[in-house]
Amino acid sequence: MVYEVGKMDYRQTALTFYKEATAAGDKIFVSKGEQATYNDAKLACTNAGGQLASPQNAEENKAVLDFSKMYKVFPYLGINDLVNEGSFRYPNGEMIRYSNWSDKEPNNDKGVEDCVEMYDNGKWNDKNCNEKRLIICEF
Ligand code: 289
Ligand code: CA
Repeated sequence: MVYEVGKMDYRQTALTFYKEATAAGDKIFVSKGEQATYNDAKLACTNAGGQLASPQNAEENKAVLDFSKMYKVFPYLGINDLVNEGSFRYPNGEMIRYSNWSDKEPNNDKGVEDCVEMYDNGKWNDKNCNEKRLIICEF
């Protein structure tokens, strides 16, 4: 038997099965408090039917920040410039339409920073994708 799952049902599923979830606008952000490298974090979210948190406005950025404060760990965002250095994109390949870079970022320090972490003030820093950061998925 195949059941068609509507948007609300999926959101409710996320709220029910994850340890913590918060709603902001049309998105649901979900975290279990786990940390991983960018590739593993990305996989965790896509395997769950979502994607790494990719805030597109100040409200969504605040929702991600609240999670990182709860777990006291900087999170990864889904935003990255893995394909073209300096061209930061959402997981679907579109150019970012909102950013909240920290002062002097992104700087691609040592030429190895293609992923993005969020500091505990909500500002963004490009960072080496091999570092482990908090996994926050969005649905
Ligand atoms: O490895 C360098 C990083 O840990 C960060 O170091 C400093 O905070 C700044 O240069 C950041 O841009 C950099 O990502
Ligand atoms: Ca940086």
